[in-house]
Amino acid sequence: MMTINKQQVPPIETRGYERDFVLELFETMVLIREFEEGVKYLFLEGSMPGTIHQCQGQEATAAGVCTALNADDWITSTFRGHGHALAKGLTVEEMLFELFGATTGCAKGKGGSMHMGNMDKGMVPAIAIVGGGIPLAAGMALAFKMKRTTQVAACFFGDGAVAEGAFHEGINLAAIWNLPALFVCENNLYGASTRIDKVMKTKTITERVAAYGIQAKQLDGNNVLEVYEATKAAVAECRNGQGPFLLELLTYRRTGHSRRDACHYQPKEEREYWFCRDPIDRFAQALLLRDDVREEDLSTIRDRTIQRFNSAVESAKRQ
Ligand SMILES: Cc1ncc(C[n+]2csc(CCOP(=O)(O)OP(=O)(O)O)c2C)c(N)n1
Ligand SMILES: [Mg+2]
Repeated sequence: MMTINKQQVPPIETRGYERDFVLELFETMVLIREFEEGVKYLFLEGSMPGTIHQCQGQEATAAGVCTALNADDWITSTFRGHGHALAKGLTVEEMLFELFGATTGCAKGKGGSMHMGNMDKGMVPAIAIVGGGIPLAAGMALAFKMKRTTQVAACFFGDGAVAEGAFHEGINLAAIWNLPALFVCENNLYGASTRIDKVMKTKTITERVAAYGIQAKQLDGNNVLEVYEATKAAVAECRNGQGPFLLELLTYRRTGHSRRDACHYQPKEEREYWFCRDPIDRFAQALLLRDDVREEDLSTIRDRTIQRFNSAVESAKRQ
């Protein structure tokens, strides 16, 4: 097991970027975290039906990828899709209404937590079948290529999806047809309670996918700027006919797989290692090294986000 040393956490450099841009990235991640934390309590108090799969700890993947996409690019998502939806521009209201089962929700109240989406915002309602979005994204990318648009289909999935036939079929088709598809693997080391090294011989997913002859890169999925830059570069390749591309984003979920999972299988030291690399705390520390960002700027963003969530809850309860 790795020894924990906070000094070894790789720093994030924000100083080459505009203030508004980095604060917006920060706000997107804070919005995702506050949404997830708020929703957790609504479920625990029994206000909402069903179960939830949450993404606390993985905010940088959603925010970094979606910020690098154009509004007319499309994403597919999974059962763990709240962060993807918020980062792609769905509103807190349409998502909360959906969770409350209201007809005003983004899927008319029929989808719930696992099927967030909005076709007007470039997000196909999320698919809960592990790996299910992969062939779909390949198909969407084929349509973009045939219509000669410059759009890209970005497909989020977990490390668990790599064991599915759909992964291998979808990626192979995208590869042989050079489709503008970006495969975004959020490698959080676990598929439910199973650690990745129990189900995969290679050390990385990037190595595993090499056989399909596509470009692939593993990176620090808890560094939002690294994710943003890698996505921008990969998407540019896709738009130039050099797709598909796979990004393996190393990250960690801070919560159980779903609401009822107490997560005892994550070793304490491993959790501590990753908690020192929390994407929001790390980015906040980096932002405070700038001359133009102060602690109160970050608190203002946090307060605004919490207010935004609370007022959406009030309207959701009236639906
Ligand atoms: C085809 C299929 N098999 C099994 C399941 C049950 N299941 C839901 S999520 C999950 C684990 C997925 O792990 P991963 O892909 O790593 O995503 P993560 O939960 O880590 O985000 C499983 C086995 C399912 N939804 N679909
Ligand atoms: Mg996983």
